[in-house]
Amino acid sequence: MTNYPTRRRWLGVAGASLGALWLSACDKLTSDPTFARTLTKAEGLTRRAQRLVTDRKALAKEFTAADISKDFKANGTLRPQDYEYEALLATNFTDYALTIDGLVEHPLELTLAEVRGQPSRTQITRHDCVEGWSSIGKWKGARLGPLLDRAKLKPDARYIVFHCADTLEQTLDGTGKYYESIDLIDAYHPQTILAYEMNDVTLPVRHGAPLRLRVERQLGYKHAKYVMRIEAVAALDAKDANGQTILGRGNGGFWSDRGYEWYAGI
Ligand SMILES: Nc1nc2c(c(=O)[nH]1)N[C@H]1C(S)=C(S)[C@@H](COP(=O)(O)O)O[C@H]1N2
Ligand SMILES: [Mo]
Repeated sequence: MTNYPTRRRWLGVAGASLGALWLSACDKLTSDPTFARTLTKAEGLTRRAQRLVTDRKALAKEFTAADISKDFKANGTLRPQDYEYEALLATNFTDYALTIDGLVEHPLELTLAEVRGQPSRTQITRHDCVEGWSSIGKWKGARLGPLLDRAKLKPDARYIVFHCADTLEQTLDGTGKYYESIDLIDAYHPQTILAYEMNDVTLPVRHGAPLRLRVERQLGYKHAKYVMRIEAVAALDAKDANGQTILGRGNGGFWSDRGYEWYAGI
């Protein structure tokens, strides 16, 4: 199913990891225009790395209907075996509700019809997986920004966490459940949506039904499928009274808990 060493080797070779590592260390400096100018001049800096630092708000490239992949690859979990999900699927998600909670003034429970009634966006984008494949697809979904505004983030909210329905790895401590997180810049990016349609039809199960995140400036593993709950948090490595990390192993995502970059910008 998943092959960690292969992924690691890929990341080791790809220049992407350099830009990503470097960005996470320097993120706070990016608003400083002098810093940005210095970087632009820095020798050997790739155009791609520059873009990562200076332009987090830029749109990811969009494509035309003619570019849509005939066979968009599906990856990771293709059909969650988790009891809660199987029960929802059995009734075609009529009992599904999206929870938005954590550091918000107004916690929300939204039916799929309500999510579909929110401000939406449609986009044709390329999905890039670290395993080395890409596919182009058309996505329609509710924009995350307006949804978060409805819930009203508290001032100390810094990250948005996506809790998924699927267990990708069986572990004794429950850290095999898929989850992801993004910062507020990505959360409010106009192309960040909770997709419920793919290529003009209802989102198929293998691609994350009923709702999956599209966060188009990031690599594939950030695009959480089977989203059940969205939680606003102040920190990703918070611990409970027993000293156990509350969110997975404390690195902000299933794959970042297993050695990948939390910030997987492209
Ligand atoms: N819940 C969940 N989300 C997930 C995964 C997963 O296994 N479970 N795999 C990730 C990876 S590595 C990729 S490349 C994309 C694949 O999305 P797709 O199946 O629609 O191509 O989903 C990401 N989101
Ligand atoms: Mo991936």
